[in-house]
Amino acid sequence: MFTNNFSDIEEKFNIQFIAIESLEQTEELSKAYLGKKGVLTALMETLKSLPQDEKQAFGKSINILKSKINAKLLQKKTALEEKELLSKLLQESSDPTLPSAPLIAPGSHPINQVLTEVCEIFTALGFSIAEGPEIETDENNFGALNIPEHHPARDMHDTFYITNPNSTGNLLRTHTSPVQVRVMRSQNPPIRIIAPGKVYRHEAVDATHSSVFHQVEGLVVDEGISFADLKGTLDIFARNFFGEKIKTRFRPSYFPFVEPGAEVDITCTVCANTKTYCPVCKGTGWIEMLGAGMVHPNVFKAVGYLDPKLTGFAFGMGIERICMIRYGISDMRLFYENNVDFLKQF
Ligand code: 2NL
Repeated sequence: MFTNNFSDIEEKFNIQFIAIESLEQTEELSKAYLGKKGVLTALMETLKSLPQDEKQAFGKSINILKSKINAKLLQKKTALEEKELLSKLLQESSDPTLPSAPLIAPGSHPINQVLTEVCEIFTALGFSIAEGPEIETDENNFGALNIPEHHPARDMHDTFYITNPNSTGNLLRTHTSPVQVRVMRSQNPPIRIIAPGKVYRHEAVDATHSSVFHQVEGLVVDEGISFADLKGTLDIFARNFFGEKIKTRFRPSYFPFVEPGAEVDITCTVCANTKTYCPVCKGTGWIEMLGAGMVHPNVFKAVGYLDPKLTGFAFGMGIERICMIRYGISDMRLFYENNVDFLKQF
C-alpha cells in the first residue's frame, strides 16, 4: 500500500488522526508515518531512484508533509497529556479519603499566647477574669468613666459608631473598661478582676497602631486599697512577665477615669548590657508598659458605689505593645499578616 501521491497520504493520515483517542494511538501513528519503517521514510528511500531533475521537488514535498504530520501529532500529544493530568488532578482533589496536607506551625498566635500568660499571672494573684460585649453603649464606654460629652476620645475619629436598631449598643468599645463598669454595676466590692479582649479605634494603621487590638485592664476595689497596692501589683506583674531583674517606674499622667493617674515604665530589656545608644528606649533606659491610677470618684458615683471608704486602683495595657517589647518586634502589622515564617517563631 505504497503511493507517492502526497495528497492521498495526507488524507489517509488525517482520517487516522481524527480517530486518535489516546497517547498510545498517537505514538503508533507517529511510528507508522515518521518511524524507521514509516510511510514517509519509505517514500524518502524511493528518492534515490528518481531522475535528477525530479529529486529536489520530490524531496521538498516529503519534507513539507513530514513537518505537517509532525506538528499535528505533537499538538495532539500535548492536548492529551494535559487532559490526562487534569482528570488525574480532578480525581485526586475530590478524593475525601486522602490524608490532608501537613499542618504548618501548629500552635496559638503570639498575641493569644501573651494574652493567656497575662491572665495566668493575674489569676495567680487572686484576680478573676471578666468578659463583656464588644458592642457597647455610650454610657458604659464613656459616660460612666468620667469621659464628658465633648471629650476628644468620643470623636468620630477615634470611635466606630454603629446604627443597627436591633443592637443594644451604638459603638465598638474603645477599651475594655466597660466590662469593669458592668461588673461594678452588678456586684458589690470587694472587686478584683481583669478584663481581656478586643478593642476598636478608628485609627490609621502603622507600625504602632491598629484599628483592632487587644487589651487587658485590671480593677481592684475595696476598703483601704492604696497606690502602694497598685505599685506592688504592677511590679510583680512586670517581673513575672519580663523577668526578675526588671524594675518599674511611675510617671504622673492623665486619664479621665483615674486620679491620680500614671504611666508605668519598665527598665529597657534591650540596652541593659550595652553602653551604646539604644534605639528601643531611645537612650532613656525606660520603656512605657501601661497606664494606671486610682479609680476616679466620679466613676464610683456613676456605678452606684456610694460608700466613701471605698477606694480602688485600675490599669490598662495593650497586649500587642507588651508582646512587641518582649520579643523586640518593631512593627505591629506583622501580627495580622498571617505570615507563617513570622508566626512559627513563637
Ligand atoms: C492605657 C491606659 C488605663 C484604666 C485604664 C480603668 C477602668 C475603670 C476605672 C478606672 Cl473601670 N480606670 N482603667 C485606668 C488607667 C489607665 O489604661 O493606656 N491603656 C493601654
